[in-house]
Amino acid sequence: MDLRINSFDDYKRVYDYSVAEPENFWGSVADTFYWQKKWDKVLDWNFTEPNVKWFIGGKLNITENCLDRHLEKNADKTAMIWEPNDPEEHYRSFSYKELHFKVVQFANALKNNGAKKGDRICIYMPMVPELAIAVLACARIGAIHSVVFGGFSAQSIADRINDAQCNLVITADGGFRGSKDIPLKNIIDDAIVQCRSVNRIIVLTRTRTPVSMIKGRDVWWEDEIKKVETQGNPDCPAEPMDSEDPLFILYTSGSTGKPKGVVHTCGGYMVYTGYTFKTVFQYQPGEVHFCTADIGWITGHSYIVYGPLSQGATTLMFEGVPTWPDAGRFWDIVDKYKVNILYTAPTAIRSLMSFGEEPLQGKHLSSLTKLGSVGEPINEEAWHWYNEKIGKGKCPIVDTWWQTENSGILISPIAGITPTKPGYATLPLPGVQPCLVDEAGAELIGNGVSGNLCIKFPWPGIIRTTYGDHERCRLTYFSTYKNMYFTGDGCLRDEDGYYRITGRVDDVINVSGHRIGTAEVENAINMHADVVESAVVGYPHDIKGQGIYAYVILGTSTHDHDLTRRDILQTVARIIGAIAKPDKIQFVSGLPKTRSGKIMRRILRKIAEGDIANLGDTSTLLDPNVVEEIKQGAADL
Ligand code: 6R9
Repeated sequence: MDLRINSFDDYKRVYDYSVAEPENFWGSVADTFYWQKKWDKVLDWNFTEPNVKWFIGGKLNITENCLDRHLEKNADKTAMIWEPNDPEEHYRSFSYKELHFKVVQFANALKNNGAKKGDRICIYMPMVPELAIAVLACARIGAIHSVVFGGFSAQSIADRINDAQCNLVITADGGFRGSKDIPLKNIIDDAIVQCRSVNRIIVLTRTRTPVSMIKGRDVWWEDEIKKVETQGNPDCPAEPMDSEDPLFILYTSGSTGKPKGVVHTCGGYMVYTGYTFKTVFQYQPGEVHFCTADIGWITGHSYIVYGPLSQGATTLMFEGVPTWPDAGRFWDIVDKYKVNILYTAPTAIRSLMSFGEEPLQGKHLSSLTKLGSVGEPINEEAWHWYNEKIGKGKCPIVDTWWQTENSGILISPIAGITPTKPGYATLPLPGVQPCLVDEAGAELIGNGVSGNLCIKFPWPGIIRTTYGDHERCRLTYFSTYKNMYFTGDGCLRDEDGYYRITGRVDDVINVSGHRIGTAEVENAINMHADVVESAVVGYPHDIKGQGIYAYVILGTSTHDHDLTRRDILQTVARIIGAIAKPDKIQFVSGLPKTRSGKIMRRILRKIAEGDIANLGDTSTLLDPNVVEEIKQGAADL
């Protein structure tokens, strides 16, 4: 069976084959990778425990696929280009040979510091090449990385380190992001006070911010590299990993409690991210791929680091933000490096759109051949602007839908092959079997239906467990609907069978493409001394997609509401991070509750959306009067 997709008919043929014979299909895809030992069996699965295993018995190391295997023919090809935050600073670029050298060198430094297979290593770094190098070096020695986004607070880092019992942390003195300078090592120092498992911190020099280095615990990245040089050991053998050995943990928010550590495994993750990268973007040798995500999120893991490198691509990594020093920054980068594929988020597009066309003046964007979108639904206005102003009407847009739990893209056009429709993620990729179900769990057959989006058959990149708590994984994803993986998203399948994701149906808010749990924000707000109770909902936000709206009941001690509002914001920033700060805080004297004490979020959501005309049935409320007061307060806000 020829699995190449050069036309829409090819797609349909390959898709049908992948559903009819999933094991043969994925076996053939996996054959395009380098395995130390081939698997004995492609797949074993059930969604009840759940227990999903791919490429059983296979041995591999993902870094041999991302680095070593390109050395024979493409050693001098550019693997990674790095654009610094400050456009005046010199860029850096690494050939495959150079990147391989850096990775094995740092892998040896990790070993010198006691790291070994199976250890959990927390990485809290700015978007510099050493972040990608650290990630790959962990994979090289079989240590499980847990990358924490640089915007999270000390408390969030401590929670993540403790949950995974990390023994080593890799960080930097600080990081640059736009006009800001983030004191990463200081934040780690604050976090580590609560973390007894950590015995070593490796610190990279980036901002030269003064940091405290504790004897016996903290070491400099640069010194550790020098030690490896004096040892004169130029190689670090790639640790043989079982297909199902964990590769990494990445924490993500859900509707309840603390973030969960999503676990992905070596074989399936490698095959899925490599295949989807190559297929969705139709990557051609020599093309420069610019994914604007941060490596602290899944998009950065899969489509800056692992996916592109396993396919021998040139991946571009950018340290800064789209609007600094001005709103033309992305376009300068596209122009400077002749970027071919640009993969970004709707929130960035909307933000750049708001600056008009001036920042595009004089920027040559003709190198672009394909555009991608990820993270949240893309509104039609942003889609058209992206298509016309950036793609000049000649670049296919791939609106890629997927989640942290999925490893890689599940529903998306294939660039230049699937006919697109603004706002639609279009069709499932080969090997992906989506279905829509109603509230009762019955599958909705046929087209022109809306429901909750589930996947009924495993793909190699599916979540294996939530770290340290398998039951939580089962409850969150596999218990809502029998024998299905539940995504938490609502979805429409139109008359053509095209999928349009309508947004989360659970208590997760998508702020600028980042998932934030309402319960998490409430917990943080409730930690403020004057807060009695709070309820958090999402509401439509022009740039961010969704904003955070908090209803807060204060105790009697508060007089200055403005100050309290700022104190609450500061508390949330301390507990979670600045990304979780509410956009609006409304002080209320009560919350709409049912007689059984449940907050009726539906009503709060409507009020936050400004849709107060039809609040629906409020007769079951304990005290319907609070709704009137909240409506009034919202109007005054
Ligand atoms: C990759 C990533 C996952 C949630 C997901 C959905 C939303 C992502 C989307 C999209 C509409 C798209 N989402 N891509 N919604 N269209 N193309 O973003 O992972 O951070 O885990 O978020 O993001 O709601 O459930 P993650």
